Amino acid sequence: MTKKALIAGITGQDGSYLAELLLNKGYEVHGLIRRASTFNTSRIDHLYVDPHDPQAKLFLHYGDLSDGARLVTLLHEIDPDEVYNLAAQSHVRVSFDEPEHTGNTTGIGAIRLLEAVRMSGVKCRYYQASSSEMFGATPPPQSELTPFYPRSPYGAAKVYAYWVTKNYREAYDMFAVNGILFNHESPRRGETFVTRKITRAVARIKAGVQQHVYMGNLDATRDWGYAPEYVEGMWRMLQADEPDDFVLGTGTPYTVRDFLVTAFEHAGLDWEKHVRFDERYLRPTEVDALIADASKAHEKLGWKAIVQPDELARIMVDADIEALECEGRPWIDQVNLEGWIK
Ligand code: NAP
Ligand code: G4F
Repeated sequence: MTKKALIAGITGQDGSYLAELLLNKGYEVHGLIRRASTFNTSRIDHLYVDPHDPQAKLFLHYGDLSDGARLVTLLHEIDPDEVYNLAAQSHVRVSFDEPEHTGNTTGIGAIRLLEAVRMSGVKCRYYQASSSEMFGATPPPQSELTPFYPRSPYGAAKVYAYWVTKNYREAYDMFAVNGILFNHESPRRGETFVTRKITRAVARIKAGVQQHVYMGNLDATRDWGYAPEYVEGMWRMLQADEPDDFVLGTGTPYTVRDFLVTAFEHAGLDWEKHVRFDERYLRPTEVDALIADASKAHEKLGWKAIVQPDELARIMVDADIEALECEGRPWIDQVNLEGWIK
């Protein structure tokens, strides 16, 4: 029997890697996409097969986590074996500007999807994309037993989503799990997250089309891993015998400054000549240090991060340099958005 999966957030970084992974495993994959006035499927375009083709295994459906009725309808129609909730307003700094929207999608969106699973009566396993941002001010190392202390509307919304996932597991005997993932990046990372902002700037500075990049707090410590490895961890969580919650991370501390140094050095550049400070990239409350203790995932799922932050920085710089070189008329048409969005 072909397994069916529904991915909310399929157009995002993780959704695109997860869709690839599941298609390679023979799944029929259904993705929830938002209607937009422009195409928003660039991360999954390479997976496209005309749905009229009998070989087609990937199907997209319009929907939104703010629309519960639509989610119930889709659950009925698709009847998936596995549901991955990766959809969210996922930018921490933006959550201070749009706290209500973030709460509605990142937090209440999760209970809408859980409730759609429950109301539809579909027997499926549910994955919730929980976040190390939930640990916030609690010092590292952070494991499944570490108390939450969120420091942003995003973090608080994820804490809500975490607890309702656990509650639906206990209240309705659902196979519902939380993957508490530490930062994970890739060449497909959104351009305004710090790693991609840096590697994209390195490529542009190297090409001579940009001189400076404006940054906020360089002292924050993160635990940056490689996104394709993390979606494998998500899948493994849903194949376990019992539903449970798992931390995924590398366990390697790395500051924003470390990432800058590695990325610029890899391109033969001196970061101090190109990095400038702009307070608009600071957050009203910051998360100082996130470092994973992912030993439970190693023991119970056999999952371990391979790519470490320094190698990740090099992978992303190489990809951004190549992307810039591959464009016909590289920088002429490229708008640098960092100036007006965070
Ligand atoms: P991402 O690239 O920002 O992707 C987010 C996805 O959610 C996109 O497909 C987006 O659609 C969709 N989305 C946003 N609002 C929606 C709504 N109201 N209804 C339906 N879909 C909506 O995020 P990511 O890095 O892949 O992360 C995936 C998930 O893991 C997120 O929930 C994130 O919060 C969480 N997480 C990420 C990390 C990390 O380091 N990457 C760590 C821990 C947890 P559009 O393409 O239309 O915008
Ligand atoms: O790349 P960031 O925006 O990621 P952040 O805030 O850690 O959140 C990411 O990881 C979470 C997991 O812990 C996810 F749940 C969440 O969805 C997202 O994927 O910022 C990383 C650090 C912060 O300390 C920030 O203050 O970089 C610092 N930073 C310094 N200058 C900057 C900048 N961040 C951004 N985005 N832009 C800057 O110019």
